[in-house]
Amino acid sequence: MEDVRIYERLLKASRREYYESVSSDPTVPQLLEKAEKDGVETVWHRYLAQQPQCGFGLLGVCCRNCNMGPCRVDPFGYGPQRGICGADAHTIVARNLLRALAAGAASHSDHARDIVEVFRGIVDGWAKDYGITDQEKLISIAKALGLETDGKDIKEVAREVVEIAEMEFGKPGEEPLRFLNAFAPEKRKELWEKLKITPRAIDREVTEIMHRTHMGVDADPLNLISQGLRAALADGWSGSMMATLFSDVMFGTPKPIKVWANLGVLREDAVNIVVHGHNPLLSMKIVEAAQDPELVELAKSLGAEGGINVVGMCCTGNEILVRLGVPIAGNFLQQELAIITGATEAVIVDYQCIMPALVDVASCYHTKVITTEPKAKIPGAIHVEFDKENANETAKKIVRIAVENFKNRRKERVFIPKEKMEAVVGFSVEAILSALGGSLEPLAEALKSGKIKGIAGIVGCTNPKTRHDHSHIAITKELIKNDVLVVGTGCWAIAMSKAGLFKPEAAELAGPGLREICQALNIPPALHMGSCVDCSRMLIALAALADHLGVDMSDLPAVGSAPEWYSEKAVAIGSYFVASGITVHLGTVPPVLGSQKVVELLTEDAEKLVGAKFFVETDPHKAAQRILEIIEEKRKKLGWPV
Ligand code: SF4
Ligand code: MSK
Repeated sequence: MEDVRIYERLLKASRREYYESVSSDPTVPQLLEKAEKDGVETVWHRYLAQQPQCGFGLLGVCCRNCNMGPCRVDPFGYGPQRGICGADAHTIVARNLLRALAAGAASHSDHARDIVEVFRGIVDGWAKDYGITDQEKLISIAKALGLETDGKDIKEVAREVVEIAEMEFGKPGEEPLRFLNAFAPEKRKELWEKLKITPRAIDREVTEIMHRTHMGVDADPLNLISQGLRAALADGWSGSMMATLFSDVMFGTPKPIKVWANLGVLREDAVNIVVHGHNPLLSMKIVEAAQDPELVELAKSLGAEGGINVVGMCCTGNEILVRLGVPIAGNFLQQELAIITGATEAVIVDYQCIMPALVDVASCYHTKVITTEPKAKIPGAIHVEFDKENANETAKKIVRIAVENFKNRRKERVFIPKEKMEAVVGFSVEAILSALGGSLEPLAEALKSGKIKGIAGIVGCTNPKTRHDHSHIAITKELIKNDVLVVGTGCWAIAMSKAGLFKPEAAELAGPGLREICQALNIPPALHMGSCVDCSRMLIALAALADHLGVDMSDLPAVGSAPEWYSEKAVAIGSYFVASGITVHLGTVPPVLGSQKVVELLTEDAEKLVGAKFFVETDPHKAAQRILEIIEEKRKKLGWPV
């Protein structure tokens, strides 16, 4: 708590004011006060303890790529300007950025690999607890891949599709990725070919980044960043896309559904299980297991009269939110707070965005942190490996641990904030099309006439560097007020759910054109498209829209934004949007300012190459204005009224 006191003096603010300053979400200050009372440290305390953060790291000029180093370049020009091998700031910054991108692309794509593996298990019969839920979607994927489906058994179609999917990760040769070929627009594919950034295999592009960034390989920032775009395209148009498509086939394509969001979804009268991470293979099974009559009875017999309450956190939360309507407790920065309520029996995790600190926080309460993936263990957590061949049984075993832990809950330490908000979520591309009556024409018409001025895709995380949820909400409100339809995923979508912007009534906050359309269709002015891998849904929607209008994706009045991003996955997402022709706003500063060349490549030169670029703006109001200006410029170029 010492660091908080220092901050208080700096701010001349009371502790309560400080707690309120870190988040737009009213549950946060309440639970930070409880954390303080309970003597528990959170992400915000640790953030303060890290101040001032290393300037070399912030600028991206520190290199640890070999053991002659570490080396750092003096950004002020007085000290060394090159590392021991002679790499300058431009090379070092570009290489560091690329390694972050590679980690992000690898994370999405490894998630996809796990899904594809289980899909193979459905075809071969070992994944007996999983099945094909959306046959129509599977057939549409097969057709897009150029497969013949007429007269074929669905299992046969599945086999042919999974064979292609498996090869995406490591197929030999120079041919483009099959999923990218199937779903990306022709104009883009020609451009990527011309720029020599067409991805060939997912693992290969990630591996090539690791190779190029090894000491003594690629030192040219432009050449490095080109490979970054290639790996990002492999992620967006194949890795992430396969994760989304196969999840839809296995668990159902999301449709609009009413849900509840925020920590108020935890219940005093029930065993609370928080599922956290990313992959629906686990979370979908936990939801099913929690309905097992024997386990529900056990919960009741232990005093949990309300039975078992499964709630989501982060993106695996989004997966079960958009498909099953399972309530969501919060986004990235709220994971520790769910434990601090004192009402959580278990946090069950798979991978990505899970703070190792959960175990420390849980040790102050009765909560059990249960890891389930061999590739994602945390010291101090209980590890129960999720056996995909016996998914139902393993899920029951895990849920039982949570239920039996209810008896250890200490009522006097429980405080659940009352805040929860209703939301309508589940806007897959199919759901949007269906709301539009089955065709993109009404959306195209609304764009051309200016009723809808443009589309913004907002993605990404929350980050203690910026006020939690604040930029997400401020940018979205400003855009919808100016008739920009906002779609998005990930922790942005959770922020919107909590803030009431996913209620159809939020159309009241929209400009007249967007409001009229939303009210006619009874949809909110901002649409929840899923988890962070589901950014691929936005690619598919924008590609279809560009084709429908007969323009390139870069001509569309569409902008991406990651207002509060923290994750390396966001680096990959932002890059595949830019490579696909969509300019992207970043609301937290990436570690590239140490190289003017890299900054220019990302924020200026990229536009000449791929028709889109990055821009950084930490002020959400200024960012929204810039997004509106870009939309206006695009509309003018298309000859549409502004
Ligand atoms: Fe230093 Fe070069 Fe090694 Fe990086 S690769 S640590 S700059 S010697
Ligand atoms: S969970 S990657 S904090 S969106 Fe996908 Fe949220 Fe970002 Fe993790």
